[in-house]
Amino acid sequence: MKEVDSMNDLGIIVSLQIYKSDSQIQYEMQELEQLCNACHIDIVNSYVQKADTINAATYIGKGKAFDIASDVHDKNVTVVIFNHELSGSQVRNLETIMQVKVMDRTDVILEIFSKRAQTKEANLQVEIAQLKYTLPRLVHDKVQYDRQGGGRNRGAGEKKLELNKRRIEQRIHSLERELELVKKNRENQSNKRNKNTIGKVALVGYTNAGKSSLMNALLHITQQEEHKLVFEKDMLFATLDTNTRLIDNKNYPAFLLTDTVGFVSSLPHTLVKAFHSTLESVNQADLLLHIVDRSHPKYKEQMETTIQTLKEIKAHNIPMITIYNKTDLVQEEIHTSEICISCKTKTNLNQVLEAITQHFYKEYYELDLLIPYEDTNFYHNLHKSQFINETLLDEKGYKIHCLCHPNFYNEHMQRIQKYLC
Ligand SMILES: Nc1nc2c(ncn2[C@@H]2O[C@H](COP(=O)(O)OP(=O)(O)OP(=O)(O)O)[C@@H](O)[C@H]2O)c(=O)[nH]1
Ligand SMILES: [Mg+2]
Repeated sequence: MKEVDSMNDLGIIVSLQIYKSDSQIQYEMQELEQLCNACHIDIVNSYVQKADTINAATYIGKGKAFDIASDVHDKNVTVVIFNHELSGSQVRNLETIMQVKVMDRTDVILEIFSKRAQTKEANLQVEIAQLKYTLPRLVHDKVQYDRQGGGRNRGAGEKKLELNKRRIEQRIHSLERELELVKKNRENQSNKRNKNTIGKVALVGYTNAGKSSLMNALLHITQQEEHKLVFEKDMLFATLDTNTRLIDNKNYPAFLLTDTVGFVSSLPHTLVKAFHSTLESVNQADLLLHIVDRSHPKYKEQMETTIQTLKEIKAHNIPMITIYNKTDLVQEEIHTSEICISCKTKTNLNQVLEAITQHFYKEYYELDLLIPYEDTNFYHNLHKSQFINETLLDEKGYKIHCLCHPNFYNEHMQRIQKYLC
């Protein structure tokens, strides 16, 4: 457990161990602690209770809940976090026993997203996810509402619940409409920008694997300005918004690279759904780069989570190149056919560019053209968006050897065929 920051909340993390190995639980608890840290909560203690069943009222055993309550009191803890989704009534019962705020893993993830969301789109998506997570829990509040209604006025609690439910549903509906507009606006802008003629590559992978670092490393070797760099940090969910950059190196065809939100095991379903529009940039990619933190002891499980999440967003049929990152931290020799890189030491980054080029070469048209000087506009258009190996200034026009994206080829087929030589 790391040092406590006086600005942060103090927390205790709790899990039940049912049919899970010690090492699995240890990994889950470490990840939960990291999630809490990303949410500005410092963890001062953790509890794992071995059990055969879940206690319907308090999730863990009631005795254990009281033990934790006294620890909460001794250590001035302000929040207790459970490594599992809790029902509304479990949260309420635990809060009554512990007298502090009780959260579950999903709450923490949603909280990180809401604290970190910067764009309007991300904010809308997070609020929708939070409300959708609240809604079924409100139903569990029915009991409490009825109690509040009291014996004389039965049904008042139920009415209040219905009212709350309806208000939340209306809010979700209006947020979804707003999100749709923001999304359309973004799509129009990006269509104007790239006209689909440049290869689109998206970075995917577990959170903290080094996706943003790879984006920055590629921007460095292609000598882009500093302000184009994206945010990278040793923290879960450092990236919440989509960032797209043109990677234009004179030795390779240019392509658009998109950095996006990372995945985590048991990513709340409402969040995956809400983030659909951000994750659509993954669906629209021609190629995925699956970045793996090869130094992580659970890298295989993390890879599996990424594959599962890609299936959930229906992006699993897009061609994918797997890249093992952070190999500078791996002591043993790695026997693999995958690309092994280190963003930190800038090792083998060219292999990434080679692999992307290889992938697109398969589809690109390799053309020798003679473009007459009267059509200089077309030459510039080609030069701007496609990869030209060399240009000779012939007496009749620009003599070029180029690689042309199929979309560009189809769009300008008549002209290209006229200029073939
Ligand atoms: N040692 C080492 N550290 C690396 C390497 N690549 C990235 N890191 C570090 O790993 C941490 C996470 O990197 P990011 O690029 O922010 O990871 P990400 O996949 O974008 O994470 P999310 O945005 O949270 O999904 C940062 O502290 C990086 O400096 C590497 O090759 N070696
Ligand atoms: Mg990132």
